[in-house]
Amino acid sequence: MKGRPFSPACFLAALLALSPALLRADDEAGPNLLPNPSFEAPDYAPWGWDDSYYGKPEGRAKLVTDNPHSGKQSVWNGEGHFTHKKIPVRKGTAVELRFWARGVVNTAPVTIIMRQWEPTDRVIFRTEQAFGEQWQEYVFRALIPADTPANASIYLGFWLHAPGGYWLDDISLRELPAAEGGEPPSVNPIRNPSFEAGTDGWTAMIRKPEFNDTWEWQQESGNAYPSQDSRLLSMTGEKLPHGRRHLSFVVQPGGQALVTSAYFQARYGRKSNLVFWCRTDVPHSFFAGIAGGKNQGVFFESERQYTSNKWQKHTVPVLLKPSIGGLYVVKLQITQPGVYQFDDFSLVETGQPEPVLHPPSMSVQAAPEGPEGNMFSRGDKAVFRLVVTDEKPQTQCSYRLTVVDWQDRRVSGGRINVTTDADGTAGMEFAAPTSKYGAFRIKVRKADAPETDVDAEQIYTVLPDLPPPAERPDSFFGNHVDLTPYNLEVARRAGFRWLRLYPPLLTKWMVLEPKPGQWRFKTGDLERAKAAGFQILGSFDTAPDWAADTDSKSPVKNRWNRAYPPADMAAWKNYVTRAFETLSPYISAWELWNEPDGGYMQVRPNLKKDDVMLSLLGATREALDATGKPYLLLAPAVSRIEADLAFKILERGGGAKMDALSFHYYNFTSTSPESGFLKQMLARYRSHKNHAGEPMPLWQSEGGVYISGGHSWLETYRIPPSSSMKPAQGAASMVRAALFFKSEGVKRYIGFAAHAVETGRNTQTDECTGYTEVTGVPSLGVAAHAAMVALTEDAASRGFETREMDGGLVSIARFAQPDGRALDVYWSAAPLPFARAVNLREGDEVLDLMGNLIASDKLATATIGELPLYIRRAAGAAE
Ligand SMILES: [Ca+2]
Ligand SMILES: [Ca+2]
Repeated sequence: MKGRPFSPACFLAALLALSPALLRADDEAGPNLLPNPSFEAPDYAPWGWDDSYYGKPEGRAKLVTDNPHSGKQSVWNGEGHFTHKKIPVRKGTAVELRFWARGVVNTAPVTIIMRQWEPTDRVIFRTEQAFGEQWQEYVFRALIPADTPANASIYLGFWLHAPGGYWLDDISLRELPAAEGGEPPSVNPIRNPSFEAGTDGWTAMIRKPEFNDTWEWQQESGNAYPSQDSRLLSMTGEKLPHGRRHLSFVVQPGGQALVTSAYFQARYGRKSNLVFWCRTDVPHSFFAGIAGGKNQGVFFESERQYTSNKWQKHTVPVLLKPSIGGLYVVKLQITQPGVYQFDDFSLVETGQPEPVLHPPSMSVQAAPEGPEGNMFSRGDKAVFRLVVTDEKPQTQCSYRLTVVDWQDRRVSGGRINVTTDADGTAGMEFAAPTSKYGAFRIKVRKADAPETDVDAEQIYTVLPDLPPPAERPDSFFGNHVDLTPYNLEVARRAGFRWLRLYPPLLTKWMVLEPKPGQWRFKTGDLERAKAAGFQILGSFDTAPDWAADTDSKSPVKNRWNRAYPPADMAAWKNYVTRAFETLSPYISAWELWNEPDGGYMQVRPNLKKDDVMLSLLGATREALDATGKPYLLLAPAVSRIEADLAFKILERGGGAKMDALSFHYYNFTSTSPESGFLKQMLARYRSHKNHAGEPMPLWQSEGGVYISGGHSWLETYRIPPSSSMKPAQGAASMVRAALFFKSEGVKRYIGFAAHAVETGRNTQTDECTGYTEVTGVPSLGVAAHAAMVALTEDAASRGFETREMDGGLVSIARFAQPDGRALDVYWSAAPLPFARAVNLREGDEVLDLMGNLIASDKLATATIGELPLYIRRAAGAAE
């Protein structure tokens, strides 16, 4: 998994994200703990290069004089590690790491890690950053744990796991004061704290159980699946703790909820109280508090709260740890089913004089009669409502409305004036443009505020009307989604025709037969997806504990995402037969295992994975043949297109047991479509034959871009970014990967992942940000995908080509449209003048990533870069 530290099928196990903190006055921090911080000494010692594991000689660090950030030198690093082995930090202290860096565009991200490696190994801080071509300062904060042993060795490391390079200069590591300085805040920092402006600023992961068992929190699919089909509601009510509205939601029996607020700024090291009101249907208890960080690098300062059917005030004392960017969220962790109502949250520092608890709250709400997920068709009337609450009563307020497109270009806007009522509330409807395709963002700010101050925002998409999925059963396009009605609607609009169950985990043996003979099939979600016309890819995978060939000495427990193979092939065949007979009405194709080359398959030390997979393939085929029904069997779903395991299986004759071969591909520089490497891999696979004796048909059954680490497009949620990838770059990267494989005749392309939940998701995890926003609303990835499907779904593959030009590389994915006209999709690693890169003929049409026609007069000055452009050739015209 080059450049991909964990399998993307489990994003909670992915990036430990931290991001640049706000700039602080230097006098708050102690002296620099790192020597030679500007790399001006003749040697970078006492910094040490560690190449004991991944280092390659050509990647060794060196001092260079070309374009330093300061002084005469900076340090250049290539593939490998650059580490300081023993940083002199003290336990229990907060530290701030600052450095300047620049890189090469499209290089894999650099992992920055602070780790205790002696006497025991643990990560203190970790982030991934892709550096831009210009010098930029990066700032991070970490807490050295109070239980750090006196003899601990803690290192600071920069890791690049793929070919490439980057420069560092002016690095510092300083102790921060025990408590954050500055003035106490004068305003409650929590966005929309009393739900007067709806549920804006609040999202939740409300799950239903998947295994029908008592399961460990986040031990199942590892992300939002299976979500409960539900909404967060802002309800009106009598005699509320504050205002006219409160938050309400239901957790179904067996379900759990993780509710999070948008991120907000607060001061670490200051005693504070989180105060809120709660009422439940019957007495419940749950955990409430303040959390910081993102993905695995999270902490949660909380206390258990006890509720009743009367509104009760809750106070949770917290002493905040330093967090990324000084940002925190309110978090509620609920494990008891019931009806929950909340109101009037505040975070107040102890001794803070008279803070404003209810500052004005605003939101942009979709009209109730609008389409699901704000997904419009072109020409639809798109109506939104600006809601203003807790403003001064009976006052005229003036706002500036701006709508920007997916490239942050202004497409419309104007001024909105409202007069508040006696409660300081006002609302105003307005229409948003739908004349072009794409993703759009509505931003509202006070008329006299700077453009960067966004008070309320909303995202919507304008999508082509695609044929329904049932009319395209052989489509190239698919994805991984939840199977709720909302998700299926997103899938329909996006053009995801094939849905791979990873997750949902509805076909896994450990799910279906937890105890011998105790079968539990759940087909409701599958019936719904099948009835809506989708094709479903299931998998034969895992073994329940009672049937698994586990390693009793290994600390790795048998789980869906690290599963041991079956000990007895007769029992496996029984599972295959039973699952196939019961589920084949809904499932169009089956895949054997998931990423067996990685941790998803565990084997005892004396077993080889290719032996295991070959015997599983043989047994699976025998069981399926014995049913006498037609079937389609794929294998081995390797995590990387270049995985040795896949070639070992093929070289040992495994191809004859498969109908098609599946691999996963994530779009990184080192294996990008442009590198030529993918073509070699496809050719190598196709030199083997399948069960029918054909050159091996190929399915890309999971992947795309590392789209989950992309930026949120919503500013008001203040989500710390985990990478430098902007939303448009994520969408473009997904399209480049898909169209490369389509032009090269790969059979299907199933992206990862587009789970969309109406309640949004936990703000502290990165997941699906490229397709849907933290609020659950589809965003740029869905719009770019729908355009790609509209333009290429019925087009035939004509190959992929790269051309050197002006030192750059132009890529062309070639297709033929059903009427015979050519369709070429162009992009370029570096920006090039469009007129030079593309040979345009009279009558050719050029369309952008969202499927909009680009006016010919704009093409003369246009550039082509990482955002693909579709060239629809005139009849008869060939390049
Ligand atoms: Ca320097
Ligand atoms: Ca309220």
